[in-house]
Amino acid sequence: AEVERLDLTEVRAGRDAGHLHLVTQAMEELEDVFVGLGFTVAEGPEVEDDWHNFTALNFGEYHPARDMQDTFYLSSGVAPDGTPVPSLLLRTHTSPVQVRTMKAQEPPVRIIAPGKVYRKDDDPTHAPMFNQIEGLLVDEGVSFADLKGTLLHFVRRFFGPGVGLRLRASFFPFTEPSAELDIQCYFCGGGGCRTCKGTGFIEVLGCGMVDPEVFRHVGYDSERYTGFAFGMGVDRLAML
Ligand code: 2U9
Repeated sequence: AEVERLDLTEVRAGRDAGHLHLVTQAMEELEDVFVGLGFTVAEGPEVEDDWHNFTALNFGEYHPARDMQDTFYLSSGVAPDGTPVPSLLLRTHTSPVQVRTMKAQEPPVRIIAPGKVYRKDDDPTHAPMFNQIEGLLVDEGVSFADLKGTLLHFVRRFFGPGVGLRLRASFFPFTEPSAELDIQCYFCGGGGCRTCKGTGFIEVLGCGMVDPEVFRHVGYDSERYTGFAFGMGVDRLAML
C-alpha cells in the first residue's frame, strides 16, 4: 500500500503581512479592465477652478444640478492687495481631468480618470471624500452602441460572465442622452431583497453620449466628433 511521506524539501509561502486597501484593490482591478481595452490613465489636480469643474461641463452658474454637488470652496473674491482670486474648490468629480485633456489635444481621446473627489455630503451612505473612475472616448463616428459594448465587456470582466444588466434613461448636464447601468442583484438573483431595495437590480454607474455643448466649451468641432463617457463610485463598487 502507498505510504504517506513527509517532503522535507517543500518550500512554503510565509504568512501574509498585510494587503492593499480594498478600495485600492478595486481601483486597480477597474483600471486593468479599461487599460485592457486601450484606455490610458489620466490624472489632474484635486483643487480645481469653477470653469473646469462646472462651467465646461454644461453646469451653468445657476444650474440646479450644482446643488447636488455642493463642495468645499477654498477662496474667491479679492486678495488683500485687491487682485481678483478665481473661485477655487475641491473637485466634485474627476470630469475636469477629461476637460483638461481635451483642451490639450485633438481627438482621438481614450482615457480613464481615477481619483479622489469631494462633496458636501456626510451621512451613513455618503462620505465627504470618495473615489471615482470616469472614462471618456472621443473620435469620429462614435455611437451609443460603442458605449454599450464597452460597458457590457466591463460588467463581464468585473462582475462575471453570467450577470444580467440593463440601461435605464437618466439625466446628467454633460451627457445627452444619459443612462444608468444596473446589474441584476446577485444577492437575491433578481427577486428583490434589502441590498437592491426590492428592485432586483443594483446601480453600478452613470453614462451617456458627451453633450455637444461640452465639445464647444473645450474647442472641439461638435459636428465632426462624437463621444461617450461614464462614471462610477469606486468605494461603492468595492463594497459590492
Ligand atoms: C466629460 C464629459 C462627460 C462622466 C459621467 C456619470 C455619468 C455618473 C456618477 C457615478 C456615481 C458619479 O460617483 S458618482 O456619484 N457619475 O453618473 N459620469 S457620465 O461624464 C463625463 C465626464 C467628462 C468631459
